[in-house]
Amino acid sequence: MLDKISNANFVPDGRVYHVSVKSGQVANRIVTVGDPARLHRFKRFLDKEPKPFEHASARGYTTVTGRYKGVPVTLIAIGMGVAMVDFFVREVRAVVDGDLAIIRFGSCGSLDPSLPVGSIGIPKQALQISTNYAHWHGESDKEAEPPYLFSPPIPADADLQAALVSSLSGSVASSTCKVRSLELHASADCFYSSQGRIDRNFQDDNETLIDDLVKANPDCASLEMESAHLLHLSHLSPNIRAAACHMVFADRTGGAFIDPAVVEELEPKVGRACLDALVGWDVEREHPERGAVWE
Ligand code: DUR
Repeated sequence: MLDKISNANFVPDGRVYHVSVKSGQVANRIVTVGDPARLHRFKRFLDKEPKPFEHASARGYTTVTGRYKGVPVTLIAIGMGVAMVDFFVREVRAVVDGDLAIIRFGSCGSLDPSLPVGSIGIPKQALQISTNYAHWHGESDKEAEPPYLFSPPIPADADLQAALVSSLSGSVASSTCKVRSLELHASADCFYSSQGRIDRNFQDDNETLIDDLVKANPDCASLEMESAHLLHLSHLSPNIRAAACHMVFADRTGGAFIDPAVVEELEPKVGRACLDALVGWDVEREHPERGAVWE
């Protein structure tokens, strides 16, 4: 019975159902982003030889596997949200042997005026903000159930987080771009309601969400949608190490939004810094012979 359930992840030629890759097409070291356009801008950092493997799945995942400074790495664009992170981590885990080291590079909103638009936060921990459906749909009095639930903080891998802080501080930090190690970040299950964006067309009951979040978690400096679930999954399975960094796109306290020219300038530097942190990383149980499949 169990075997049948786990095999449901696979299609007959050995590819996992949604990410659509098979054994040998994903390296032990992974940089994941949301936006496929960002992935296509990063793939030029990979060694020209051997020619990288590239595949776009029908369900919105783009995977590029090659070598960076001679070390096998995978870049994968996953789109947005918890469900996309979940398919990615579980399906990649199913087709890669040995240790996985995963770095996410995403964008975020800032809750901390000292983390302005264009800066980069590297959280030590992330909590998950979940919509509590019982608030709207339960039998009980609406007031008895809070509309949003805040999980306890979920730690990133301490060594990988420190490697990212060092790599980004060394090559991205400047007078206009702050790079900061953060105590706490939050990931929400939605962009609008559970990130405290008011939408008059919907009764989201989120007017006090940001205040409630910061009151309960004074260290919480930034907000996006994927990293807490990535860290969560890394704790549920042995041999997965994960950390994340986020570029501030939106200032949620002052209202500023990032200038696309700033993204254009910083993004490649951040991409290289993520790859440098990853290849400097000692993956204990790597299976380089798997690389032969795509090479
Ligand atoms: N993101 C947020 N909130 C922000 C800024 C960026 O969720 O304020 C991230 C997460 C998601 C995408 O992938 O960017 C949504 O635009």
